[in-house]
Amino acid sequence: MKEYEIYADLRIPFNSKIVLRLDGRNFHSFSKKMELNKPYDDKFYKIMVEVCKDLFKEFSPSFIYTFSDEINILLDNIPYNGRVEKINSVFASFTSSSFTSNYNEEFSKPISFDSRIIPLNNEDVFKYFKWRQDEAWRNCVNGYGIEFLKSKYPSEIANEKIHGLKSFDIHELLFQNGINLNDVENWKKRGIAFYKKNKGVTGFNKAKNINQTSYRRFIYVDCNIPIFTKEFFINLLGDK
Ligand SMILES: Nc1nc2c(ncn2[C@@H]2O[C@H](COP(=O)(O)OP(=O)(O)OP(=O)(O)O)[C@@H](O)[C@H]2O)c(=O)[nH]1
Ligand SMILES: [Mg+2]
Repeated sequence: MKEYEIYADLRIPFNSKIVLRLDGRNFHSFSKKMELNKPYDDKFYKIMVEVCKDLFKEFSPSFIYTFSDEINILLDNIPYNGRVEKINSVFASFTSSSFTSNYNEEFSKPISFDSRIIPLNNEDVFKYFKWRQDEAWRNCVNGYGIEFLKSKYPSEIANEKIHGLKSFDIHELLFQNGINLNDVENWKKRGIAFYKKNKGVTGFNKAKNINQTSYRRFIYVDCNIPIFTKEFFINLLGDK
């Protein structure tokens, strides 16, 4: 019966990097049901940060980027011989389990994430993450915009109005009404990144009778990322 497993041999192109994008399934209704704060819920984001840390520890990617209910994982070393079914299913289930165990609150249904694989060449890494970061910004503008409009109009009308507005117009509308998106926390506008950094640890070396600094790598949670540029990724990943 082995020959019936017709997708089992589907593999990632040889020599490619990949991004895995995980996205919470039906998180719109989850957020309603759990009465998450709008447009941003600090507790929800704390959980997403824990999930990303779990993913980092388990799979050693070179970079993770998250906003809203999505997580983007950049992998240089492709696991499971590049087997598409295995990678998608393991990452989706690991993420869902991590979310559930970090969430610690009763929810009426099991949580799930979907997973997709995006093969990238080196030049596309920056383009990909910039695309996602632009989406995070759009999400931020729309999120604050719809909350403001709902405070003035019934839901249906607010939804209609927001669809007719461009990002720039929403920004202006909010500004005219005393909400300056420039003052919103950086992570809400630009997302949160995870990568390895060196930490210097200074100790006394008795044998040499001197203070010595050694460096350890640790997972850095960056809530203050810049707008992504090519240089950001060259500095982070090297020019490889
Ligand atoms: N209230 C609140 N909701 C959030 C927050 N972060 C994410 N969400 C919700 O998560 C949803 C994510 O969007 P989508 O992934 O497009 O919607 P989805 O319902 O998960 O649909 P699928 O991914 O297609 O299953 C948003 O629409 C929000 O409702 C938050 O901080 N607060
Ligand atoms: Mg979703």
